[in-house]
Amino acid sequence: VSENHPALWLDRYPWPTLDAHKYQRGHAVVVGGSIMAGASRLAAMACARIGAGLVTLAAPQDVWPIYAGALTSIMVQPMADPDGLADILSDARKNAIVVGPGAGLGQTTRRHVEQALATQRAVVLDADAISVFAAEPQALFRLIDGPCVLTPHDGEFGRLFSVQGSKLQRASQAARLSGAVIVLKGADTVVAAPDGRCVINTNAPPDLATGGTGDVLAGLIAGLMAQGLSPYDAGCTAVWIHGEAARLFGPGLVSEDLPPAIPRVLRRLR
Ligand code: NPW
Ligand code: AMP
Ligand code: MG
Repeated sequence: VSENHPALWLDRYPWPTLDAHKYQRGHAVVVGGSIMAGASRLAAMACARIGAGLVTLAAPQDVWPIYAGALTSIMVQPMADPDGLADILSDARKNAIVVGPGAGLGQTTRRHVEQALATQRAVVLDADAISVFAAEPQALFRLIDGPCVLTPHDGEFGRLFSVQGSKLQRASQAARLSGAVIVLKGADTVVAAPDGRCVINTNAPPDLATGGTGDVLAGLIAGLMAQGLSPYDAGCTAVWIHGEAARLFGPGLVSEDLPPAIPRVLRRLR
């Protein structure tokens, strides 16, 4: 098992080419919730900072003005009803989707997970998109058929998986069972792929133990997949950059400091 390090993925980092235009850098969609609007905004800003060419926040109709008033670089599109996400996703150039941050535990979140996975595009399922399947994890695993990353913290992981062993063994078993790349978060985040590859990440400082940092990570992974990285590379790359941004920022970090701290990490990497 290796320790996560840029040497593992830097040669595949999707730096923009000289002649790039925004549609070539991917279009990420972040599904917004109705109550906790901060979480999906953090994810959307992370998508944009990591280089996705376009980011759309799909907002429930009733809270659309709140999202639109708070975001500038991000496009905000209203969803008339739970099936409104399918309309937004009808543009096939929208190639990566985040569901879960601030989404709530209702049927709407479940519908959004189904619609996102049905596209077979790159999907990140975080937070409530994981927890909403607690009663029936197999129903989620049956839906996963394309490129997918699950980003549980320990609590969320335990709601889907009843596997035993070390953190590495549990993440690897979960990846096999679900068919998704598993990013099992914490001080020693493990990234595990269904084919058995796995790494442990060691650069993350405990300052990350604050609300919303996981939502940022989900956005970073989706932003990298929008730019063409595989789910496993996107997971490893995002977790390292997330940790490094927090390390460079230092004490006093709150989650909204992370997206603006990404450029400093990228400048050192390029
Ligand atoms: P205990 O206390 O150990 O028995 P939830 P969540 C357990 C949104 N957010 N880390 C622990 O149980 C998210 O996106 C919005 C954490 C704990 O009581 C979600 O939509 C923000 N918990 C929603 O809030 C910023 C661990 O799990 C329970 C754990 C809920 O997400 C904040 C919490 O689980 C937040 O991101 C661990 N390592 N291990 C915003 N700015 O809008 C065990 N637990 O209810 O899924 O809570 O992570 O807060
Ligand atoms: P979430 O609980 O979903 O908000 O995710 C929290 C984020 O902060 C994840 O990326 C965790 O890996 C990271 N994190 C939480 N606690 C620590 C810690 N003690 N040391 C390093 N990273 C942490
Ligand atoms: Mg979280």
